[in-house]
Amino acid sequence: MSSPHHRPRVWVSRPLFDDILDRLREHADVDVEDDDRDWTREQMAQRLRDKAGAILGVADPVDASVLAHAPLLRAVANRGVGYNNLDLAALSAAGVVATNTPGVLDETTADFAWALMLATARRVTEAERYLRAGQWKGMSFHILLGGDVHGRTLGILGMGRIGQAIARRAVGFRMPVIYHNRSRLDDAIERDCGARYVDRDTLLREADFLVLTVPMTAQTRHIVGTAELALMKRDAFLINIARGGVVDDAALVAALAQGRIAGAGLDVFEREPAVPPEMLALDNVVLTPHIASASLATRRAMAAMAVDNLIAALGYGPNAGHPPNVLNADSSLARGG
Ligand code: 8YV
Repeated sequence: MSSPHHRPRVWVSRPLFDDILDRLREHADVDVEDDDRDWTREQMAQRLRDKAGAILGVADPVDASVLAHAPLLRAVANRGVGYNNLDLAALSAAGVVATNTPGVLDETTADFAWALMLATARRVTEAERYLRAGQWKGMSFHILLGGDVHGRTLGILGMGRIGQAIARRAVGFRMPVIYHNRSRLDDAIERDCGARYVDRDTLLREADFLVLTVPMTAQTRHIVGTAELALMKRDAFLINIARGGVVDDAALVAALAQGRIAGAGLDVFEREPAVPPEMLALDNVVLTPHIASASLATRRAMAAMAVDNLIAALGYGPNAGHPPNVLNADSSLARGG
């Protein structure tokens, strides 16, 4: 056992399940923020200047400018699968290990994609607003007529684990599934998902539901903008559970307002937590606050995975020195060692 003076200091940038953090407290002195807030690079640098490790949210930025002020930092553990907040090249150059939480949130996130598809096509949130506003005066044959979900074509852009989990759910709805991805999947996976590979324009033209599950990278920024929305069917729905930046929000607002597509279900936005006021004014959108992975069980599994990654990266526990979910294998495990 090392003396308390040698215990590493760790920063947890946002509140996290306290019983799960207790595992981290066995090895480290843990500073936990008790409020959810968005951190600037300057604030990150300030918080990390005396820390060996950190558990971060997927919007907390780490780049060379932050790392320059964090000489003791050895590991950062995202509690999420996306990692566009992390500059991996800068982390590797600084010898800082980065980890994420792949796999544990796939099914929960896929469930939510379907929740948005169903809610958007069948106008669930709009209907509830109508009822709560006291507008329901009696049975009407013609109110809130929506689009069908069953039997229509499901199109998935980005066919990783989450895209595949969404596709597998289409069987019961008797929906043909088409997808586009950087690379085509193996035959066996295509068969398992019941999905057919198409080029990107065909996907945009043929999908009745276009679901985005691509990671946010320089290549996927605004992958759906004015030109892409123009290719979509007028009665199609766009569902985004990926990252705000993959859709050009201004172009989407225009397309929705002009009825160029039927509606959208959006869990992510370009400038979270800000949502464009024009979007809030539209009835044909279902808007949720980045909760696709938010089941209690899955959020706990994500927290546990991040904690286990950090404990291992700092050299403790059963995987000491070998965190299970390393993003930058080219980083050395300890600065100067
Ligand atoms: C967030 C996500 O981690 O995993 C991701 O990439 O975007 C989400 O699961 C979650 O919203 C907690 O911030």
